Amino acid sequence: MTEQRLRIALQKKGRLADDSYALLKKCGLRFAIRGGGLLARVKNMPIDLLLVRDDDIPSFVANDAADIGIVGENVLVEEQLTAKNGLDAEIDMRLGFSRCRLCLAAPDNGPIKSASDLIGTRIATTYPGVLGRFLKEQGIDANSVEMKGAVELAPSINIAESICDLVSSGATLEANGLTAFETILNSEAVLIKSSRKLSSKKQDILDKLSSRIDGVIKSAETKYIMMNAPTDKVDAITELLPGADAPTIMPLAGKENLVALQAVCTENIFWETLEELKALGARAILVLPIEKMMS
Ligand code: PRT
Ligand code: ZN
Repeated sequence: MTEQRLRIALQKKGRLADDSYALLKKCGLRFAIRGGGLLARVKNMPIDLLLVRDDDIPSFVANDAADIGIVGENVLVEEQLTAKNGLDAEIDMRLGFSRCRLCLAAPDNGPIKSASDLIGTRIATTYPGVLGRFLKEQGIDANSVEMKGAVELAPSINIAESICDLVSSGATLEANGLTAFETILNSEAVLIKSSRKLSSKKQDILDKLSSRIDGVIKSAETKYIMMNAPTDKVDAITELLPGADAPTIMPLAGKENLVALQAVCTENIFWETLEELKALGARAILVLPIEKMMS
């Protein structure tokens, strides 16, 4: 019997690719991406990577060319809304990278300032499915003009009065004299799978991978904090620690009024929190990253 290997569809090259590879490497998968190959074999686990364009990932997962995939939620939702015979692919896990927003935007000095101003106008987009759903929900009668790229140029060449496009930093809109006035979808990279039942061997590999991905995501936000704290301020300090369980308190040799306090914080610790801790009398504050976690 041939060995059963879990097949993961990933974007080969582009905005999602590097972070997808990095996530799998942090999960302990060893592989090398070379040249034009469509398949990369993971050396130390029964997993193959199918390297394709992001737009193909939802249908490859739905049609059994891959068992799971990593894709932008924007692409998944668009495919779900436009696939002719429906799409058997759903979000299994949110991955927290490649965050962006699908926005409506119009020329800074033009008449369109809100969604209700869109009635009777043309909107250029590469996301006719998501845009169509929004217009229908809002009861707005407008025309969507489908483009394959360079959507931000549509108003200046009079193809449309506004656009519906992805925004992350906002620099592209600004450079083209456009202002976003409505977000119609928030997106991040997601792990997707179909409703097909996997063989028990493949399900075992997926369970192991999912638990490692979960650990990687949690440990990225989790920090270990250590400090010396005035004994009478321990309660106030504990209150300030984001997402911390009961901290460990240890006596400090020769210091009656001070203790060593250590805790795992499951949320990010910002500079403002450190400043507040210092104001309460905490000293020698250290924040350390956590490399791996399993709970
Ligand atoms: O070749 P392939 O088809 O695989 O890739 P692609 O060219 O279709 O997609 P790619 O690599 O550009 O993007 C892949 C995914 O990254 C998208 O589907 C989103 O889920 C996510 N992502 C995150 C983004 C952005 N941020 C983003 N800013 N995708 C596109 N953009 C574009 C946007 O369309 C606009 O042109 O960047 C511009 C805006 O960026 P800012 O920073 O100027 O606002
Ligand atoms: Zn694409």
